[in-house]
Amino acid sequence: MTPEYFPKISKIAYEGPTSKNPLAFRHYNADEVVGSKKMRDHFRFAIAYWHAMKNQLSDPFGAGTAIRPWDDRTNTVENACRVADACFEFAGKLGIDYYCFHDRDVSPELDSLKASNAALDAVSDHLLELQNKTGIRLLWGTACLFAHPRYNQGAGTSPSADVFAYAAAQVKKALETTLKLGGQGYTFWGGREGYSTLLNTNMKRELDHLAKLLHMAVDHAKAIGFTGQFYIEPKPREPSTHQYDSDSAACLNFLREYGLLEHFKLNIETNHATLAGHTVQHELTVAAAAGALGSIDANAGDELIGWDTDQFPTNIYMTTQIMLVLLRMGGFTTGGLNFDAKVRRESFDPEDLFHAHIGGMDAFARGLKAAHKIVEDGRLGDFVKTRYSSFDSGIGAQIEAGTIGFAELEKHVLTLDEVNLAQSGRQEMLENLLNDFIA
Ligand code: XUL
Ligand code: CO
Repeated sequence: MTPEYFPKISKIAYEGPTSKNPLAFRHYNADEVVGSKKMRDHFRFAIAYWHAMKNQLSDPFGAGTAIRPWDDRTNTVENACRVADACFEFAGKLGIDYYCFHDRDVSPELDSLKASNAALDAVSDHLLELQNKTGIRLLWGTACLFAHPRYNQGAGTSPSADVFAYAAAQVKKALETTLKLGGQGYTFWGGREGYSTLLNTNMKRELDHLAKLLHMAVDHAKAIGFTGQFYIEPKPREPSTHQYDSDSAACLNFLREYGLLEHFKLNIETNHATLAGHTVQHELTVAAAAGALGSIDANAGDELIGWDTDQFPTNIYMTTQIMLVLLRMGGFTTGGLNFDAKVRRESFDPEDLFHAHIGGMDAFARGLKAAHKIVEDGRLGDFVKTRYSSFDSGIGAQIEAGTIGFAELEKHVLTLDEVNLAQSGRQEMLENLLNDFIA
């Protein structure tokens, strides 16, 4: 029989907004329908295996503080299977339907690729059993191409062809494992794909190599019958000085340049957006405008700390903005909201993992409800539509249709008595309107 790793915690229930029980949902009610679908289907929440199950909460100044009774920190298949048991118990008690992993979170890196692959086969057999028993599914898989010292100069962008080959072999196996587990997507996060100094870097060559790696992944997916969605997860820096996948716009440009856009969408993470000097709303909007918003790594940063703090999202203003973009896009297809977030180092108890996820899920539930009301209300959407109405007919429609040029536009201006400036941007009024919906 599987031991219980969270014996004091039973299934987290929805108790409504007046509940004082910290181990209950006050807003997230999985089967409640908001708009056209149930909350669980709007969000498709996922556990980030590396943070929730494996992160020991170390920081640059000290060793890990986390108490994790399921992880004896040995590099064994036995330990990995125990961690998996704890993950499925945890997700089940939270009512979270998906999980995401790196090959080296779920299974140990051993002395050779052959041994690591054999371990991954054994652990993924166990994961498959757990999936079948619980109905919990894999949102996406990925390969960790940044932790091992071999990737100190990059993986797909390493100056060493052998290291490139190692990265390719790891992606091959991770992709096959994702397929075996019925994963709905596969993510590339290029933590080491960038540079520390341009003095030693041939940027063009490195980008060509990175594109080759992604094309090989697309080819291999076809060969093995993996039909899930590929994602790139933008992040500008940390660990490297500059990462090539620095933000949504840079990723889209790279994908277009190398003929990869039809195969990839973006997985947008809040704290990565802020490191890039953007809001998450900006990054999501850029991706959605290109038809390439695939999935979200839900977390939050800290304005006072300049690195990727990966905190749980609790800001309802932000979750409302995220859900607005998502609702307007029509929601997720293969993607979901993966809590790529870790509890603070001071929060060392396993119970804190529950408080963190409950808080994130409730914050998103409130964001969804607010965003849904804003869409239903229609004033915000109508305002934006009206703002561009001079392009709906006449000269504006001709500009959009591409049927006129400078000569006609000059002629148009010469006939004008007065230039129509459209309406005021009314930012303050709209900010007030948004606040009216955030309860
Ligand atoms: C790192 C990060 C990764 C990716 C997956 O900042 O977000 O965990 O989500 O490799
Ligand atoms: Co992430």
